[in-house]
Amino acid sequence: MSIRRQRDARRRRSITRRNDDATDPRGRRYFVGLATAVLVSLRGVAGAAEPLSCERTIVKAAATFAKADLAASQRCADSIVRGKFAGPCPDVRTTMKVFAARSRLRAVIDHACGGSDKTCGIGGDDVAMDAIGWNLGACPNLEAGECTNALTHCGDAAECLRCVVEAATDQEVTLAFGAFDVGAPLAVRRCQRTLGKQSIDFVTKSARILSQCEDRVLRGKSIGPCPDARATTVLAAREERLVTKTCRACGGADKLCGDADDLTPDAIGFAPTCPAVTVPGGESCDATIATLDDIVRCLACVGRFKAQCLASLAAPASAPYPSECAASAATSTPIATPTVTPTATATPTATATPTATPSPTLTIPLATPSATATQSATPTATSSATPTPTLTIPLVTPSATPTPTSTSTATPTATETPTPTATSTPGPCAGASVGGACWFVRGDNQSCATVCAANGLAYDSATASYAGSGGSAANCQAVLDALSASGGSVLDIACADGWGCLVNIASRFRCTIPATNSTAALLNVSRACACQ
Ligand SMILES: [Ca+2]
Ligand SMILES: [Ca+2]
Repeated sequence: MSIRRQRDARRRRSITRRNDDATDPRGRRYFVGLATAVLVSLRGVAGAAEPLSCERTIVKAAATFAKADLAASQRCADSIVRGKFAGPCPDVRTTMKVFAARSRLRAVIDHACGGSDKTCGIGGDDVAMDAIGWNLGACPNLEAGECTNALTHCGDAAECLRCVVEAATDQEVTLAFGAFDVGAPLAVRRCQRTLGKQSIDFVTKSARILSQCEDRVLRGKSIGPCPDARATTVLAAREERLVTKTCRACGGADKLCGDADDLTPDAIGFAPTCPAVTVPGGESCDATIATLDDIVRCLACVGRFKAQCLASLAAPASAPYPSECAASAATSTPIATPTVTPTATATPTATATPTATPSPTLTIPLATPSATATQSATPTATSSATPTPTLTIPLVTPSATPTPTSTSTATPTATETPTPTATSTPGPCAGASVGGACWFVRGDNQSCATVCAANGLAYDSATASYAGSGGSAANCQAVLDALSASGGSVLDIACADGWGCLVNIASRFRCTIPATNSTAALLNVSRACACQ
């Protein structure tokens, strides 16, 4: 009985919200008194997707995705600091966690905003973008980055959130871990790990606190803007926790920051300057980093910036996306990657604009002392001055969607079809016939060689040329549809191996790189295989 009453109350609120969409979002709370009358009059359209539930889902899903993405990246970077993993990040485990988180983000938004077919972009039944404040034309971006996809339906909003969250994560991990000296003494390593963990924890928790604030505004429980008074109090407590924990681990014997026994930024290996981002409506983080206090201030400032931008992006109906979030973080001095990376030598101009590099890297000096330097009979004075060799870790899986593979879709199938006359071959396809090939999908962790052999057939290169790295997402989608595989729209991604067209935990992907092959297999990856 009480559950039913709660559900009715929720529905009343949703319908009130829907009726109120064209008005000032903050005015919606005044309509609660009309709920019962509205419920009766709108009961006939209860099947349509509800803007309020869609908006609330987007806000929550964004914070959940940010948490998963940050946690996976933090874990990988931490394992390098601990000396348990040589890199590079992301490793396969991290990549798969991020895949799963991406697909959850898309799935919950599809479910809440995609109408009765629970899919954004088809059916003409999605929540209208202007009903949820997402009629922005294009994704509003983070720090003049690459998140500018067109926003035509709710799936585009999911993609925009994915892009901005992943960009924010990469920058955060680069700042928190990027310049650490690997193989440092135990006390320094403990400090490094705490800095990394606490700063990422701070962003995660702050984003959650702000998303809860946005949710209160959406429900008419708070006037906003966020952070409201309640969120401000909780955020301050989180920031104090960041300071306390960091100073305890890095502040020397007295476990406090601000005196002579603190570990120095030099000893820890931290960027010389804080990124020149500006907290929406607040201060700039741009500052030289000379002391432990400076590090803590920088992490708190950048953490506030990221959390506020993420929360604002997810709730465009509450307030316009702050201009500070989209602005380029121009800094007077280079950040994060002071060491020369192998790729940088080929294009020396890259050093001029270090913040603008499209693929941020985690540059971690390797622990191994450079033996070659000392053997070359040079005095020891010079060897101490030479920089230790560095390990450059690409932090972003090259971001998926804008791969230019569409050109190949024009001519993929032509060569496959002309073999119907072979009457002696195994008869009709026991799998699914798509694009002139016969397709199968089986459980996870099986190569296509294995899948085809299990069906008494041999590997067909259409696996790669039609639905894999040489094909298109549309072809992969057609194959998976024909095989009744789980998952929604195929997302193009970069992978650790040549799995091609695949299903990973109820999500569909196509690995554009590396080239699809017959032998790749992985836990939780079910490949679409063409066999002949
Ligand atoms: Ca739909
Ligand atoms: Ca101290």
